[in-house]
Amino acid sequence: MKNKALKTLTVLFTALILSVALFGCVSEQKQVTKADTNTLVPSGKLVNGVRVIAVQAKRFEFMPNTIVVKAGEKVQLDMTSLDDAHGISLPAFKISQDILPGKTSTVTFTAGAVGSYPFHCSVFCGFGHLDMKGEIVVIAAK
Ligand SMILES: [Cu+2]
Repeated sequence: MKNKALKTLTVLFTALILSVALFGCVSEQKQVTKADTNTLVPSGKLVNGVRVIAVQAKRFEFMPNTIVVKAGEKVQLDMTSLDDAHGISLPAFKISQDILPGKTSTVTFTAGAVGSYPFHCSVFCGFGHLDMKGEIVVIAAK
């Protein structure tokens, strides 16, 4: 009898932990609304149908740290470092690229569905490294 109660409690507890973990992941993804599509201006400029955006990395920020693109667009990030070695990790688009001083590092991807996709610095660059992050905001193509 005691054993059964313990089992039930364990199952309930596990379900609680799982739902918290699951909800945490889902809520991390910010919603991009129709209003965002109407107000946000795409970053960079179109060159031969590719949205080309210059991104600068320095301790401890990306500039810009909010990059706006349209759904379905081909995107090219031309990235430079203003100080030391940094990197960009953009998991949603399977991108991981070092950004080293003195050269331009380029990555390309196709912006998928409307949404907000976080990126962060992938090379430890000192105190504040964990705060070095940003997001790709994909708005509707209209
Ligand atoms: Cu870093």
